[in-house]
Amino acid sequence: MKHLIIGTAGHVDHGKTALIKAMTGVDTDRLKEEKERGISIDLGFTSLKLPGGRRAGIVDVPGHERFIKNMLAGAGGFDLVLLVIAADEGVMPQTREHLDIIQLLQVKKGVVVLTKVDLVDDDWLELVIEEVKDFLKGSVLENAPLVAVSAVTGQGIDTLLELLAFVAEETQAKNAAGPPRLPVDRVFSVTGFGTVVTGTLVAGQLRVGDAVEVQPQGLSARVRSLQVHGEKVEIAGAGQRVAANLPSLEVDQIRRGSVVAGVNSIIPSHRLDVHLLLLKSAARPLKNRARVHFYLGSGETLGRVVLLDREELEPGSMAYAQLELEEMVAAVKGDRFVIRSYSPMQTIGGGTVIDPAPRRKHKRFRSEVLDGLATREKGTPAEILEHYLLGNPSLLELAEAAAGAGLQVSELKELAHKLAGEDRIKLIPGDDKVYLVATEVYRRWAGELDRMLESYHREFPLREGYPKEELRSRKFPFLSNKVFQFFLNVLEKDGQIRCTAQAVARSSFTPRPDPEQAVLIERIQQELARSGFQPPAWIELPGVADLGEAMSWELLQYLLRTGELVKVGENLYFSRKTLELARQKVTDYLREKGEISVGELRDLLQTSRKYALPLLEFFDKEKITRRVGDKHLAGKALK
Ligand SMILES: Nc1nc2c(ncn2[C@@H]2O[C@H](COP(=O)(O)OP(=O)(O)O)[C@@H](O)[C@H]2O)c(=O)[nH]1
Ligand SMILES: [Mg+2]
Repeated sequence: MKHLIIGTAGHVDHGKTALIKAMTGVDTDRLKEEKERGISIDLGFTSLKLPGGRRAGIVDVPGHERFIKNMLAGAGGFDLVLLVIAADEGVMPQTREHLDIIQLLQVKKGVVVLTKVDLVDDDWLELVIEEVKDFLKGSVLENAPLVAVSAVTGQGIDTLLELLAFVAEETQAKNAAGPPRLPVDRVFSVTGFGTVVTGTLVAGQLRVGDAVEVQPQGLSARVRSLQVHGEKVEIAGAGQRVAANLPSLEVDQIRRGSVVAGVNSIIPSHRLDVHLLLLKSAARPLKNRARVHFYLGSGETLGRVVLLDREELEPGSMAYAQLELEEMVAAVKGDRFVIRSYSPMQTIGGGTVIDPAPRRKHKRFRSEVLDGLATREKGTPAEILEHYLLGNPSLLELAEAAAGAGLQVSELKELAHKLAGEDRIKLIPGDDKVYLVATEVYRRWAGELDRMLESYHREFPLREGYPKEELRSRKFPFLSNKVFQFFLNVLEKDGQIRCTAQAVARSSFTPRPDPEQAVLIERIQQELARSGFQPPAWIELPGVADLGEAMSWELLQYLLRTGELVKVGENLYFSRKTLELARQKVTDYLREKGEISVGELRDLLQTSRKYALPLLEFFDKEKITRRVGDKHLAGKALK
């Protein structure tokens, strides 16, 4: 069943709240100050059973120009609007401003209600109706039905209800598929439950137990319980007014304008790419970088409008723009927003979000930027995805790519496989997920990586390869260790590289000493063979001192890595062969005697204590021997 939010709009004192009361019996002015002053300040909420049995959520907004921001916080969720105009006063300033907002938010369904008919005679009513029809020409409500009512006498209220039920049938339901999105309009704490948020669920479903995120703050939470129209429910659907209990969060972590959303479904940003309309009624052209008030969902912030193809936007015109906002916002592609001039505060325009989280500041007057935005706005899903991946060179998980490109995860899955088949994107498998990257980006990275490895191998021909972590942080800092490894896995499978635990090398590369080094290594080996169980320190080996520290270190590491040398103790290196011989002698000795001491090993190898002690400790570590008091018995590795 489709759910529906009916909202009010209209000038202050024109009878919106009285009308809702006449229809529902509920007074939505709930604040003390509202009662005292007799005007609505904040949003009021109730619900209404329409003829035919359908229940709609009602959002009553304040009409006073000082509280337009509260009106805007509610209007984002409207499916159907009651434009309220008092018959005795006719069209007034906030009637116009509210209609502009309805227009900018593209609330396409509505009923125009002339209230207070009890105060006017028929001739006057005729005149007002003419004026209102004129006023609505060219707007979304041009063809909306019009009804005259009185909240005092009850005249026309039944007709209005019938009309609402009729228009409601034709109203398009909100998108029930896809991730949930609940722009928060109230946050409070309930004793025994903790934090509760309310809002209009503008998309998807929320279930008790669901993991959610609160954006743009990036908080994780779980829905403990849900209410719709004051009753406990297990599931809330798109188009319902919802109260959600999020006990793990504090009230002051969330505010009006926050969005409760599906995990990974929204990328918060302080920059938005948009298609912007300046209203015909705007007092003056909008200059590049003008500072404006920005309203999206239930939130508001300040920001600047960067016009991408002109210096000024004339009233009545549209243009692509990048908004630089002073706070992060949680937007989704296709979201509608409103802007008001900084001072005086007047609604001057609005538009549609094309890219909810552009990676970079756009250069102005660039055809590739403008073409890109046109693709993102009007292209096919394939074009949109490819463009998005090219503009966001990273490995993106399906949900991330969907959120960024403004596509549904389900549609993206199919699309990704199709584009991978055409070699336009690469699918990088990892754990239980798949990551997307444009083929062009993948090739570029592979090429750059290859050049980096080539020059690394040239500089350090004795090393096994580029240290993985250094490579990642230098060239791919935007990838996590895990995801970087997934990328390497694919390159390795394609035969371009070879990975060890710590390093990456070109697949054709093997560390190899140059001829001079080879001669040196030969001399070192001879010296080690000659000195037997009393090997000289590394630095005293022939030729080593002349190498200089860096090269000496490289060579030592190389010999250790190849296993030609083994580190037995601090500053004590044995050639593999000599060490093997020592091991053999110790093993034989233990077979015969059952135990060995440092002194016995010294005698056995005809060496000194200086070598025998670290050797025996080394064998202990290797589990060839096992120390018991002063003696060493056969270790596990020998049994
Ligand atoms: N005579 C008459 N007065 C009305 C009617 N509807 C509202 N009012 C009065 O108009 C004033 C403003 O009404 P209210 O509902 O608060 O207006 P809102 O600011 O649009 O919400 C109140 O004093 C109401 O009693 C009506 O149909 N007839
Ligand atoms: Mg009111």
